Formats: sequence, C-alpha cells, structure tokens
Amino acid sequence: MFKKILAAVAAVFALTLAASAASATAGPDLSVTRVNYNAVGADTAANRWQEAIYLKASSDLSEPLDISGWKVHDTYANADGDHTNAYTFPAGTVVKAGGTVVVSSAAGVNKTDPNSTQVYYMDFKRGYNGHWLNNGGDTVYVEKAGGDQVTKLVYDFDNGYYVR
Ligand SMILES: [Ca+2]
Ligand SMILES: [Ca+2]
Repeated sequence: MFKKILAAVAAVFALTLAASAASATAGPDLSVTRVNYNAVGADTAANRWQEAIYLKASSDLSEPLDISGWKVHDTYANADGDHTNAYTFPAGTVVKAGGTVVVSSAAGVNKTDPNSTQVYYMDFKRGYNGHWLNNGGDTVYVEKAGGDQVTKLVYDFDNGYYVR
C-alpha cells in the first residue's frame, strides 16, 4: 500500500515537472523587457518622455506578429474598473520575430518601420504630470484587443530608474 502511494506521488510530481517545463519553453509572443519608470530628478511634464516601456517579440515566431489594437496598461483603474492609463497600438502595427517596440510617454511622430526599433508615442496627460509608471512599483500589462492577457511585468522600486 505504501509503495502504491509513493508511486502515485512520484507520478504526479513527474507530471508537474513536465507541465512546468513545457510552459517555460513556450513563452509569450510579446514580452516586457524593460520599463523606464522613474525620470531623473523630479517628475515633471518636461521629463515624462523618459518614461518608456520596451516590448520584444519572441524570436520563435514563424511570421510577423500583428499587435494592432493590443493595449499596454498599468494597475490603475477608475471607478468603473477601466484601465485608463493605457496605450492602444494603432491599426497596422506589426512586429517581426525578435523585433523591439517602445511605448514612450511623450508627444512625437511614431516610428513604424518593422525593420528597426519601432517607437510609439502616447501624448499622455494622466498620472502625475503625465508620469503613470509609479516610481514605487507598478505592473505593466499587455493585452490583446479582446482583453486576453499576453504578458505582464511586475516591478518594485529598486533605487533605480528602470527595470529589466
Ligand atoms: Ca523621478
Ligand atoms: Ca501607475
């Protein structure tokens, strides 16, 4: 009897190991690789451009990733539960395998060439002087147009200006 229980426990353990190994290799199609969350000095409207989120498409993609309508947002939600500190990628946003996309908290002209680092600007008036990535820690979420979560990055204040 005892042997049977041991065997059962071992089998469950082996299954768990196999499941975690599979999920470790798959990875999300798009990952948050860096968050510039704390502008140097006091956070003012003039230096909110230093806030940025870096996203990287998986190098395992067999074809370019269409992220049109995908959204990045933080933990903040208004009284209706809506994440209004958010940026939605415009129609036609495509990232090639291994490509990098930056979302900058500033006004600017989007750089949309998929053969180099793409930069999307959100002219942002919310948060504190337009700074919405909390210095003391926050979470950056990436969601598909329908709301399915692609990935997220949780960060804490680490006495620095960015996390990766
Ligand atoms: Ca600062
Ligand atoms: Ca925030």
